[in-house]
Amino acid sequence: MSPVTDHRVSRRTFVTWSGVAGGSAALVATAAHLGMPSRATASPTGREVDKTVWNSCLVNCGSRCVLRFEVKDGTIVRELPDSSGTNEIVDPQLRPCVRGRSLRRRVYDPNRIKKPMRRKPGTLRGAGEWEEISWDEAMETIASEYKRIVSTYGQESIYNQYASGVTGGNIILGSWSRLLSQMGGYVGWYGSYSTSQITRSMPFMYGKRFESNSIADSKHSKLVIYWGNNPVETRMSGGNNMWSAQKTRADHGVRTIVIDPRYSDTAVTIADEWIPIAPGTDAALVAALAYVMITEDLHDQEFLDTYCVGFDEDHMPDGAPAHASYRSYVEGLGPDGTVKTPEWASEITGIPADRIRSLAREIAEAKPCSILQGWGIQRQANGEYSCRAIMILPLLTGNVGINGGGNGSREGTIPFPLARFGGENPILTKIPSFKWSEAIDHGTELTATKDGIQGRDALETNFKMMFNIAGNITMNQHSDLNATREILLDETKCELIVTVDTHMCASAQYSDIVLPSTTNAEEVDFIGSEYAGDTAYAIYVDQAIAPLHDTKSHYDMCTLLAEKMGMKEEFTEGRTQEEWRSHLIEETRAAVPDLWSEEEFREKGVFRINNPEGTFVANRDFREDPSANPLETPSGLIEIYSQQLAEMAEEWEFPNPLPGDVLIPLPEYVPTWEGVEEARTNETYPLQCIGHHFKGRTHSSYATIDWTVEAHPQRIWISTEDAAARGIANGDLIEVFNDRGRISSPALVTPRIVPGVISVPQGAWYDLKDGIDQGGCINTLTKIHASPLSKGNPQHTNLVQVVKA
Ligand SMILES: Nc1nc2c(c(=O)[nH]1)N[C@H]1C(S)=C(S)[C@@H](COP(=O)(O)OP(=O)(O)OC[C@H]3O[C@@H](n4cnc5c(=O)[nH]c(N)nc54)[C@H](O)[C@@H]3O)O[C@H]1N2
Ligand SMILES: Nc1nc2c(c(=O)[nH]1)N[C@H]1C(S)=C(S)[C@@H](COP(=O)(O)OP(=O)(O)OC[C@H]3O[C@@H](n4cnc5c(=O)[nH]c(N)nc54)[C@H](O)[C@@H]3O)O[C@H]1N2
Ligand code: SF4
Ligand SMILES: [Mo]
Repeated sequence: MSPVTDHRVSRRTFVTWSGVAGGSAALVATAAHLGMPSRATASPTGREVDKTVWNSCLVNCGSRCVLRFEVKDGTIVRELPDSSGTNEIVDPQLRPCVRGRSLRRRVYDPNRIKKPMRRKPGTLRGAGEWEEISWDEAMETIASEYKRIVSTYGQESIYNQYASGVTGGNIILGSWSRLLSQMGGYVGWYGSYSTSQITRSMPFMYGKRFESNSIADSKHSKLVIYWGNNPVETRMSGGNNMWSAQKTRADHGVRTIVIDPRYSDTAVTIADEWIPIAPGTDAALVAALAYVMITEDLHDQEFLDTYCVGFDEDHMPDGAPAHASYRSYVEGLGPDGTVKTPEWASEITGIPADRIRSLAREIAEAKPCSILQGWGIQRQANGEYSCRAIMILPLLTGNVGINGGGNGSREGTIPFPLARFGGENPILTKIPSFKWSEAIDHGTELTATKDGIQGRDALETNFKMMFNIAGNITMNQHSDLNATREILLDETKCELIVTVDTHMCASAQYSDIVLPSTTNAEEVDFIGSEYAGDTAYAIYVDQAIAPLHDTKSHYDMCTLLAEKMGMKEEFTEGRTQEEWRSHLIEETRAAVPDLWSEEEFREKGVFRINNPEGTFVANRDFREDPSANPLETPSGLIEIYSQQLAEMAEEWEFPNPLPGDVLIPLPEYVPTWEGVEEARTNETYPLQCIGHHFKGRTHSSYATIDWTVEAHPQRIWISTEDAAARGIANGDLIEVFNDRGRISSPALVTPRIVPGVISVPQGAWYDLKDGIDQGGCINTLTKIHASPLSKGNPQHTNLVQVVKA
């Protein structure tokens, strides 16, 4: 029997059981709680301050909230939220979450990095032995080492690490990449730790990666499914997706289902039903839903015939073998000979077969139906197949390109046409973002067909110098940290690691030179929205206080380094950071003629463009006229079966393959290494371990800030059943381990996670003591084994055991 059978809990049942106010009352309470007075202009504090400036939270949560700082005597005395916008779904107030509201604590945190530092000669990386150096000495060392390394190993020994700590910045984000490009360039990365798998695999279906309709558009839906999608925790306000999800639900009452191994906050606050599922099994659920729709003739054959190839044997691309269509796969006529019945899928997913049957009917009959998928699904060993499989449901039901429907990808947004600060990297060689530690260790063995190297058949040299600018991938957010640590401890491999940060994160601790950065409160910028639904906006980021301690802005430190490299004029073009801000506003005006003057911006802060069409509908042109607006696929249609993938599979190499290392043309259910099947037979490591993005942090940012730690302490989610079987009570210190490492943290014993699965909120700080990561960082447990197509990070695919500490 599957360990997750029949743990479907209806929202009402759970809510009653847990004593939380249920039904729409909870929803209304949430909306009212969020609903602050709109269009407030005067400071609500009534305090006497010297100035109030506009600013923004820049960390990588995908939202982009407005912050205002009240400043008195050169000190930020209070943070205020947005005061523009309304309480409508479109044109909302861009209110910060608990993290953004704690930014002042991060600015004045006594643990800020205060001076440039060099690792003491003769000590190991990570030993914590530092000496303070001057900015001049720091830049002199970086410049001379850079020249030595480039002349010894070549330009492609330089790597600019994936880093998202100031992802919302513009000048703040682009300064280092601009300078490093001008200095001769670096090997870049493609794919990202966020979306490698869906970004690489969706184009085989749609020609490129599209997002789906906006959340607000689901007001037109009869049913919304948040499929492994948790906007209430991962889009916490500003970018307005949490707001639009809650407000749309409250105003329009659209029936809402969440499919997730966890009873997420999205399930708690807006769902009518939670359907728990074993991680990594979504493609099996989809195949069974398709089976029910096909056998009960609920599918939209006309849509499939008009807009798709690969659904049935009559609509296959040239070169495809017989019985290779998705319908054949579902009906058991393909090579595996398995009929994808609800009973078959129930064994794999843990969802009762009856509920799979009724869910298929519900999805098919709800016209229109919106399926919005999150990215946790694809951050897995079979993620490339799961994410494409989910996108088959809108095809079977003809929901693409219409109001209230969508393509089954993540919720979409309208963009703000912001002028960008940066440079063009002259080096075209790229690695998948997840492959950098291998490129340090044995880069010259990495090839195009085995490791996804782009721009060359193989890397020319191992990485010898790494810039780590506002990121904590190196020793926290990458996988298998104990193995990664071994690579970094050998300083003959990567000879120089330069980190720029505000805090002494694990990656800084394993660096050679650390440069202290200002926070956004201490500098200026001009930035734009990211995942903002139907309101795109630009924010005037203004300096609240002068740089604290001996910190510098990215722009100013790059100017210093440019001077050492003899290229100051090229880097600055004679402008200060303030002058660049004015310049970027002027450049943006070309695309947005009615953009405010800088004076007006300084006063009003946020310039908004509300979607003139109301709500965003993805692929509308294609739906209306597929021959006039073909997709960029070989057929111009949506390719359920991809002949391109079938051909790539001939060239792609998998030396020492593990289960799941396959390239196949259909989005089938692919069992993998450390997947649910293995969990059920592995007595040593019987639990699947995922790691959700967590309210207390943005990844590892804010991990040590007192307010956020107090509001959201690190706790490992474990089901009541699994905890009881191990004698673990709520709050007990537990240890989670596998062959790669061991972490400890307190347990959150809860029925909010499906039995057989634990979730470690990702982003806690790695802190190795006596062989145990006391910080509880999930990446002590994750594996460096890239997913088959994108060579991305399968960080939610892990098997572990749990014991009471
Ligand atoms: N196991 C597991 N691992 C994951 C994930 C997962 O789901 N599970 N998610 C992955 C994803 S989606 C991502 S995007 C990555 C994110 O990984 P990273 O991009 O490394 O993000 P952070 O951990 O937030 O690190 C950002 C760093 O920037 C610093 N910083 C913040 N503000 C400033 C500033 O103003 N100036 C400067 N100079 N520095 C600043 C912070 O102190 C922090 O050290 O993690 C990935 N890793
Ligand atoms: N508060 C907060 N918000 C954030 C971030 C953060 O660190 N903190 N990080 C930001 C960044 S950079 C990114 S990329 C996004 C990430 O956004 P996502 O990748 O969507 O976030 P996750 O929490 O990894 O996954 C979302 C949900 O998927 C569920 N899930 C995991 N595996 C499976 C599966 O196999 N099947 C199904 N059906 N569900 C599954 C998880 O339980 C979780 O509730 O979030 C952004 N927002
Ligand atoms: S962390 Fe994200 S949701 Fe929170 S304030 Fe910053 S941008 Fe907004
Ligand atoms: Mo991400």
